[in-house]
Amino acid sequence: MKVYISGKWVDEEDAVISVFDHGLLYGDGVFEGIRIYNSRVFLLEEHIDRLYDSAKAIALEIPMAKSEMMEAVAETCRANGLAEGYIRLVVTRGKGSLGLNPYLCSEPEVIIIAAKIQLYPRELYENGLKIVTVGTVRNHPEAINPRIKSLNYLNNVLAKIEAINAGCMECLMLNHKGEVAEASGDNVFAVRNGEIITPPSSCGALEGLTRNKVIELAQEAGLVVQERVMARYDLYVADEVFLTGTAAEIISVVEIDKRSIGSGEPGIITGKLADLYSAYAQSNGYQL
Ligand code: PXG
Repeated sequence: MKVYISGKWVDEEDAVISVFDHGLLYGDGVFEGIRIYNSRVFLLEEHIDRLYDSAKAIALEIPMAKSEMMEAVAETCRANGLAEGYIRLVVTRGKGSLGLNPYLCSEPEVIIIAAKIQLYPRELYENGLKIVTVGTVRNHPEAINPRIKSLNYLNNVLAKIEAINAGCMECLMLNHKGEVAEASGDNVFAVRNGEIITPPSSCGALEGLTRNKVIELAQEAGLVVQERVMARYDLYVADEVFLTGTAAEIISVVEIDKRSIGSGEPGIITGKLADLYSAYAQSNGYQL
């Protein structure tokens, strides 16, 4: 695999950065995870916009124009002959001193890694996920705002550890007020009486691009979607619950905290949205 590092494509073995990079020393940087379907980079412009917004929020100036960044992503896919797969785009603060001061760092490093995607097992899409609520509270919006996709993912990693220790692959995270925020790496939706609800990003969720696309596709299909503050109760009594994310796409949740959701099987509306989403993903994106 060829990896892009700050202007050059190098072999995987030569894809190295300094141990003084603040991305490593402090988790100081931002990233995106992007899918390639059918020789097209899916939602590329949206991912680039979110990356630059995340960077702006942490006062990191990306040393490339958005159009150059899009071409660098596309060229990395081409260089690796990828027609299906996954791109990890990372911008670190760059090499600095052993001190927090980001203004002492040289240039940010831009890293683009092309990979095969690690998906949930097929069986989980057919039967649905079982999840638990974890004690790790989602980052307070005035600490690290959850809308920033930063390299500091310890909040999510701690949640994931709790999920795995409880025998689950994903979990539900609440915000500091006890409201539903999101999963450790996915957004959460509920369906009740035909209406689809999801928490607003102000409740402590990343503004997921899969989430936004699912909302759009649902509305186009005539379904009612509402962003609303949600309690765990709203999930427990839902007819259907599902998660959305770049890696997971759309996956049903059939059990939360030992409460069976709806019929206990993946729901009809979830299935319909998953079909609409995959049809859309197969035929839209930045052509390689
Ligand atoms: N919430 C969080 C905390 C995330 O990290 C999502 C929601 C869904 O957002 P998108 O834009 O993907 O619909 C994410 C995304 C990985 C990986 O390798 C993680 C994500 C995306 C892709 C890969 O862990 N998280």
